[in-house]
Parts: sequence; structure tokens; C-alpha cells
Amino acid sequence: MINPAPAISPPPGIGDEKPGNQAVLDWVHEVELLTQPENIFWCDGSERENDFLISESLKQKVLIKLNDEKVPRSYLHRSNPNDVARVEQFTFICTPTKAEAGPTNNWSEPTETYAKLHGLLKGAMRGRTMFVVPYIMGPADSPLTKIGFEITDSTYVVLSMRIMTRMGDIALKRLGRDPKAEWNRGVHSLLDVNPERRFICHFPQDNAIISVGSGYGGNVLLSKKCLALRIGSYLARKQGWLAEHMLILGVESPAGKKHYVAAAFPSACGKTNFAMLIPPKHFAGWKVTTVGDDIAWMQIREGRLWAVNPENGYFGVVPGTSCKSNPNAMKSISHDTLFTNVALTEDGNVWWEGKDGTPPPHAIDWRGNDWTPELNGKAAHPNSRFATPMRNNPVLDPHVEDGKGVPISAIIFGGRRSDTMPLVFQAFDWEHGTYIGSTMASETTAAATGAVGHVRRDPMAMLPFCGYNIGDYFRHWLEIGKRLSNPPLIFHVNWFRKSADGKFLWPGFGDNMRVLEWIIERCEGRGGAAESAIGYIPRAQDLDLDELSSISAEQIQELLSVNAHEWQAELAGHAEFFDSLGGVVPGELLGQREKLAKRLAG
Ligand code: OXD
Ligand code: MN
Repeated sequence: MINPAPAISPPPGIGDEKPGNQAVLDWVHEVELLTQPENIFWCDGSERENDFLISESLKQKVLIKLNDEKVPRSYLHRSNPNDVARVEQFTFICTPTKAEAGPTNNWSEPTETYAKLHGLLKGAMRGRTMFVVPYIMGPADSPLTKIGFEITDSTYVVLSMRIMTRMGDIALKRLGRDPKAEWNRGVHSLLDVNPERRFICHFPQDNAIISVGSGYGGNVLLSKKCLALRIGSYLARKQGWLAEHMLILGVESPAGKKHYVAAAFPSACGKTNFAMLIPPKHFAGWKVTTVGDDIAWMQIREGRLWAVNPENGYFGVVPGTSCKSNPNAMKSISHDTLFTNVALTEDGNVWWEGKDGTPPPHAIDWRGNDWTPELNGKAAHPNSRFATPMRNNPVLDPHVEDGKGVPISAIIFGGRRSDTMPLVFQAFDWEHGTYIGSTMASETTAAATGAVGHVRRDPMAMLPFCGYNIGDYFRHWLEIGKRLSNPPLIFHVNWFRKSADGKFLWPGFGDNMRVLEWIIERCEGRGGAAESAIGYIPRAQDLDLDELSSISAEQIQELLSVNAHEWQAELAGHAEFFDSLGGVVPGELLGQREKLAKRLAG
């Protein structure tokens, strides 16, 4: 086997600063005895360390330097072609009982799983460097902020963690020397990057994660899906807050009134685009700012929900990103960015399907092979990614570092649905909103391995990320609602409805501002709507559609319509989904289904 991560030898002063907490030292020593690395590299997150690791990664061909004039200080990484997406089938929640993991998770018994993983990790870092990455998730002064340590044998992981988390001394300071402090133990090893030895395992009771056999971000940046969502949701239930797969955006009217909105869409359904939306010309004076593009941690204060983004960067889907779809993302990734699995042009630039301009006449594709536009294959992998610091974002919200978070006026659920779901509708109340979230569905994307384009139920966009029993998760949502005297209003959106001839009915992107404005009006007690069986729906005259010439009155009617046949099928889909969960669904949500059935019948 070719060693995918040969050891590196840092000069004195780099990689040798140990933390002062004995519990961390003991744990690292245990992992060292197990994995037997050539050496240990203690990361401090400094510029000097980063420069050193980049130069080593270039030597090892883990990174390719891009043209510094075209994309300054940016690099391309190619992952193993067998390892390009999250692997839900190899992701496990390891709780003492299967019931704690619930019907939507793969479960594995903790003692046996530790034994299996320790067997795989035994001697796994021989001839490699073991990096120890301290990091925090959340703003430095937030009560929600969590400390994590990730041990890894991959320089790509270390370099990505520096973008995606607040890494280094900041974590050691927050941890201090208390041996009982709460912190997450994450162990990652590439092993031999073999899908047969690829397991992403979570031990919520131990606040621990072990991920082996992959180098793809969603499986190995343990801060993100593993800690901030799976372990995070488990801790959130225990501690009375919410960890959600949601973007957070700020929206300010020309009069200077500002609201914050959190939105849960499944992976690769446009969270990053929505979070960085640029309003169309007609909305001059409106401003959208980004707090986060993927994860929201929300706590209750003064009867409201307040949200922080635990992350420090964006790990976004590249294909389709352009100056039309997301100019702010294009600016964000124009420098200091780590690209994975995009194409490389002859002049050292990056390229992907959907980028502005004409395709290059020749490029190297994401696998490292020659590519020309005449070939059928994709130049960039459909799940190719950028990792870019949030500070690159020209519309970063000024309150992103605020430890108390931002107050949430509205929660939006949404998915990719070719039919059934209108452009937007509003829940009658929190319980109904929880039902809408719990039954939401979306067509699958390339963010996870498996078939693309089939409709699956993905409650609150958390199906792959809820770290405990989904029935208890629904119950937690209902309980949170009872504690809110000023709850956010709940909405459902669908930018992806298609006409009978298969064309998208709604232009999307910047024009989603028209829907956002209606949502804000509703939050302010203004904004007209018709009451329908499924919730409040705007009539055409309730939306500002001025200067939207690309769309006809009939299309608007179709976008806002509730089709009786489709909704009967949808209702049956809800029942089938709830039944498939084997009796864990709270009575309130079963009751909501009955009420919906009656309204649809009546
Ligand atoms: C992501 C995902 O990478 O949801 O954010 O897969
Ligand atoms: Mn995501």
C-alpha cells in the first residue's frame, strides 16, 4: 500500500507546544500508544505553522498550488475517487441501546464498536505524523461554545480545520487545566482510504468521535457534521437548546429594520446561496448579511430563540457557483481558499460546471485526467467543494462574533421538490411548524453517496445528522416551543417546483428576496395571505413581483397552488414515513396529520 500520509519533520518551534490539560495529554498518549505514529505535532493554529504545513503538503502532492494571480494563496486537493461524499451507510450512532439511536440512524453497540475501531487503528499511524488539533465551535464568548480536539494523520484535515473552526490557542485558553472540563475527543485516520474500512462513529455519551478510512471533508472535519450536529444535537437536547442544519441570515429593510432568519434545507439545496443572497435591483436599499451557511445553534433567552453559527468558514458545493447564482460566494472563494475535486486549467486556475464564461478548451479533471468540453464526463465532481474563511464573505454579518447570538424572527424549512410544495407557505403555529419540519422531503443530491434525485423524507434537514432518536428530537422541538413566549414564525419554501414540461417555475437566487420580504412582512404582522388547508399562502398580490418579467401570471398561480391530488399523495407519504419510524412519533404530530387530513378533505 502507498502510505497516503507520510510523516513530516517540523523544525524546532513548530508543532511542539503541548497543552497544559492533563486529561488531553493522557488521551493523546493513549491514541499514540494505539496508533504508533512516527511523531506528534501539536497544532497551535499560527500563520507560521500553516505556512509550514502548506509547504509540506505541496511536497507530498496533497495540495496543488493555484495561480497566485488568478486565485491568490489558494490550493487544490484531489481526494481519492472512491471518497468524494458523506457515507451515510457507514455512519453510526453508538449508544448503549439501539432505541437511543432510534429508527433513522445506523446503530452499533459501543463496546464492540470501540473494539473494532481500535483494531483498525492499531499501528495505523506508523510512518505518519499524528496531528493534534485543538478548536472551538462558536464565538469565543458564547455560552453555547464547545471545545474539541481532533487527532488526525492528514495535513489536509489540519489545513481545513484552520479555515472551518477557531483553532489553536483560543481552544486551550477556554479549556484551561480543569481535568473535568467538557470537550470532544475526535480521532481520525485515513487508514488506507478503503471504502471497506470506512466508518464514521459517534459515541454521544462519551462526547467522542472516531472516523476512519476517509479523507472527504464531511466525514473527517469532525467539528462539522460529527460534533456540531450529531453530538451537538444530543448535547442540545440534554442541555435545553437546539443544534440544527440551518443557515442564518440577516435581512435589513431600507428603513433600517433588521430581522434574522434561520433556514433548514438538505445538503446541496442552496443554503449557501440563500445566506449570501443579493436582492434584485427592484429591492434597492434591502441588505442580506450572512451569519452562517450550514449550522445554527440556538438557545432560548427572553422567550425568544437566539442563534450562533458555530463555524468559522464555509465548506460549500462548488458546481453551479457563478456570478449569477452567488456573486458573494464567488468573491469569497477568489482568494485564500482550499478547493477539493474541481478541475485545474492550463493556466493554474480552477474550473467547474456552471462557472461563468466558456469552458476551457482543455483542463485536468477532478480525478487528474485530461479533460476537454467534448468529453461526456464532468470536469469537476458534482460534490466538489470549497473551504473558505467566513471573513472572505463581503456580506458577513457584523454580529457573527456576538456570543449571545442573533434573535430569530422566522424559521424556514425547504427542500427540492419538483411538484406538490408551493413556493412558500406559513405554519399556523409552532406545533404545526414542527409537523411541517418533521415531514419535509427533498430530492437527494450528490452530497452523500447513493442515488441522486429521489424524494426522501428528511425531517428538519437533519435525517443524516440527528445524533439520537428522531422521536425524541421531535419531542424536544415541541418542548422548546412551549418555552418560547415569542417564537419565530415557521415557513416552508420550495424554489424547485417544475411545470408539466419539466422547467423550473421560479427563477430563484436573488429573486428569493421576494419570498423573504413576504416572510418578514408576516413576522411584522403585515403581509396578506389566504388561509389554505396546508397553511397561510400568499396570493399573487401579496408578493412583490414587480420587474419580474421572466415569469407569467399563470406560472405564479401554479407556484402558489395546492393541488388536491398531489396533497393526497403527500399526506399518504407523511403517514408512511411516520409509520416507518415504528411508533416513536409524538401524539401531537400524529394529531397534526389528522388535522391536515381533515382540512384537505373539508
Ligand atoms: C455539507 C452537507 O457538507 O450537508 O454541509 O453535506
Ligand atoms: Mn450541510
